[in-house]
Amino acid sequence: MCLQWPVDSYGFPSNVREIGMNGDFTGDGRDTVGRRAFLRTAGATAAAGATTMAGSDDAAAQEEATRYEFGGEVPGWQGRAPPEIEGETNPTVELEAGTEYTFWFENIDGAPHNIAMQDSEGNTLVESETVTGEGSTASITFTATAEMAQYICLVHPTTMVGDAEVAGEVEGGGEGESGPSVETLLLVAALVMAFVSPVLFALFLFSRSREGDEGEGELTTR
Ligand SMILES: [Cu+2]
Repeated sequence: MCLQWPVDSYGFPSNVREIGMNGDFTGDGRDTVGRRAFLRTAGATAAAGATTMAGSDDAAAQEEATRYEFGGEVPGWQGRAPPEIEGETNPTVELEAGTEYTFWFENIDGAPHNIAMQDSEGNTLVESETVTGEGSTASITFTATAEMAQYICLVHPTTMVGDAEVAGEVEGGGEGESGPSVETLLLVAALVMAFVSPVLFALFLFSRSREGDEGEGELTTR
């Protein structure tokens, strides 16, 4: 008694307290802090990655955004660069959401022109100054978003307009991750049900036959 009591009273409550501390503080605290730290780390990594990607290429040109060049004239945008749009009038540009682009043009005919990015409803998202005179230039630099639908000269919106097709979505990454996981959960649930339901049915039949036996037994007894 004398030996056991102090040991128990000392050991047991202190254990409980430790567990309580872990549950209250380390548990919740670690969870929240962990998640925040993860988000912070993920953000920092993404930022570092972007910086590294932008900075790692030697050429100064590579540090800049992906560059599209056009000749600007009233009849339409004349594609100059990159090669896939060269020589085309109002070429469709294929952009990637989250990537930075520069759209640059040189004024070919001297009329006033500018260049802007619009969504599918014609809302202007980014626009340059308007420049007049042959050889004058203007540009916009922007990060592509899914809503972007066309590049356009706001002075000549009917002729100087080309489609922008934006692949991928900046916010889509998270949704994309949660989408498959829900599908996976449903698939797993369906598979589990497929395996379990015959067993349940068998159990049901089994229990029913037992009840039946008992019932018969009772009936016989009466
Ligand atoms: Cu124009």
